[in-house]
Amino acid sequence: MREVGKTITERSPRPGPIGVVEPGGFRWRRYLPLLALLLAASAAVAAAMFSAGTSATAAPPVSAVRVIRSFPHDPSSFCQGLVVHHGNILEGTGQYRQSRLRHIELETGKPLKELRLADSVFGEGITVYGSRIYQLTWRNGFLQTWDSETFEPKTQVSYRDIDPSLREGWGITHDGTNLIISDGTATIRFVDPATFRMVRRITVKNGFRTQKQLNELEYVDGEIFANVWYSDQIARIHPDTGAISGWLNLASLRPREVRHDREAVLNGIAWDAETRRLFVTGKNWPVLYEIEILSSADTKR
Ligand SMILES: [Ca+2]
Repeated sequence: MREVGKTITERSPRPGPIGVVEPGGFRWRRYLPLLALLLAASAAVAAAMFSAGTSATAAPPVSAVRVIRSFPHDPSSFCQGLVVHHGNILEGTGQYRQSRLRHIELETGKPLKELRLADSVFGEGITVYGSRIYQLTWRNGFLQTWDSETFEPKTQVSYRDIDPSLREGWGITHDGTNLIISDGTATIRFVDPATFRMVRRITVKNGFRTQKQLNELEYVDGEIFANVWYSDQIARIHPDTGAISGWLNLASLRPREVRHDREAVLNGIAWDAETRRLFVTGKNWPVLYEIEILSSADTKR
């Protein structure tokens, strides 16, 4: 740039003969259309970069939550799956030798029905679809279904038969048509609950970045809510695009009793569509909370 400026400064005061300047000017004019094209192209690239930069910096909004009520939760439950079932809570828990499937009375936290999984099985997410409970296992490589009322074992489906790239089971929910499964990566799979054939998958993104560590899931009013492992925030995911539209910040909920336990993370989301109530808990938390999502305006106050 300096060179150009220098040249202009040197040349401009020079009253050179018109005949010398003209041929140069004439040559430049020949390249003017090309120059204009280059300028237009640069402007388009700059505009695209600006636009991309704008959307990358427009981070999804974070909403605060308010606790409506607290309920007792068994602190020996390493919560991996949570759903509302007949107005009470159905929970799947993890850890080898400790995994269980439990129907819990909401008010008291006491089990109405409980089943222990085999010692070698590490239980993960659960969901209820029709008359079946679908329970994932972590690295055992299969999904187990149970009768939703008797807890009688039904089918066992290998992850390989669902999708050869599905290696671990983490969270599960459904949208009324398909099972929705997370595996700790940024991929969420939609699976036919009758044939167990994979229908489609989405990659979850927070802005331009893929969002991994997706854990317990819950389908809430057309959105997928997901716990993110080791995070106090819940992601709200668009089920078609995988885009995260917002976050719920639940950092204030972590009970005092588990504050120093690194593994006692927030995990477990249950939505009661009939009463429109949202419940959350964590691994080995002594409390299960009913929460309300505050609007962005309330959050800012
Ligand atoms: Ca759930």
